Amino acid sequence: MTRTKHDRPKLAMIGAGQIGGNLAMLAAQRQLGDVVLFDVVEGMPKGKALDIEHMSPELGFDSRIIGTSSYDDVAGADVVIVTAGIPRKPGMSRDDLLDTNVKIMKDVATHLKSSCPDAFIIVISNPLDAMVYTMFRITGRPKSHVVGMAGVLDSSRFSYFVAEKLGVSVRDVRAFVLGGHGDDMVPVVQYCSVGGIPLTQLMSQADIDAIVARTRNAGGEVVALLKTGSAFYSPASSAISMAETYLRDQKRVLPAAALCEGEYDIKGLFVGVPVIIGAGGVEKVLTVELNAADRKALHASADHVRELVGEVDKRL
Ligand code: TXD
Repeated sequence: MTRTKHDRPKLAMIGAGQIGGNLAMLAAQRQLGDVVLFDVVEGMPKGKALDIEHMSPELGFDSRIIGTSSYDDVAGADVVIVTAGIPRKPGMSRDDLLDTNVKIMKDVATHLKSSCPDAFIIVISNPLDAMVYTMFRITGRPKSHVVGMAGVLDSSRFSYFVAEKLGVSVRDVRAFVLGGHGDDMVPVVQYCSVGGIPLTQLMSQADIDAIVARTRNAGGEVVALLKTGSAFYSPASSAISMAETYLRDQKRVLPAAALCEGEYDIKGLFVGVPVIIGAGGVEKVLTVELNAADRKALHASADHVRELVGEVDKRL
């Protein structure tokens, strides 16, 4: 049988900057499908696509990578991952990006609405929870098919710091972070475990508090060191895990910014909560019991997201 390019899923990366380039490379390496790398900057996505294709003989992947500045090439994508926008500079908060990035997100979402009517859309751009809301409002895609990536990364950072402190394999640490993707995110210590053992049995409260604080500031720590942008390797790998569980129907349980409609007493907002992602997209928001402190922190974080969404609404 002749193989056509339609045999493979199509992933479109909107924004071919630091994260976008790494998304394309990881998607190809993991053979998730063919990749379209889109950016408004002409030439650059083509250059990156070619560079990644030149890796294929060495790494042995068959994915095709196309660089483009035309939405015609993006049309019909199965998965779209959006990083379009500007990143933080030292001293900036994620919220400082809202004004610029909401305009960019409106532009991207308007194009995706007509060109990718069936896509599973993963938003990465900051301020994350407000940007995924913008995407949802403009595309009108069902809530199962618009999701924001932040929790996987924040949880990954939390897990890494725990593993590093205890001197154990990262593979045995389970941790998750809920709430908005801001400094008020909620690392849930209660459910963090190492090889099935609750973290609280392995580490002092002072060490746990230090890790929680470092997790909240981990993005800022990287920004301060890079000076010219924000983290990109780990955000890319986190979003690729989300794309993979969708395309391969893995039904992984991951924290992600999903539309809450009463879960955790949060209504009408995209906030980081544990979800199941499979072939149906965000198939379920899991509601878990939280202790009083985490519940309060989650609501404080959601209040912050609500304020940002108010700012978005004024601009839509
Ligand atoms: O956990 C998370 N969600 C995040 C989010 C972790 C780290 C960084 N996060 C945010 O991702 C960051 O604050 C930014 O808002 C985005 C993208 O970060 P990246 O580091 O990839 O930024 P770059 O390198 O500046 O790339 C952005 C690209 C750049 O090439 C622009 O030309 C392009 O976006 N851009 C556009 N593409 C398509 N369409 C439009 N309109 C457009 N405007 C700019």
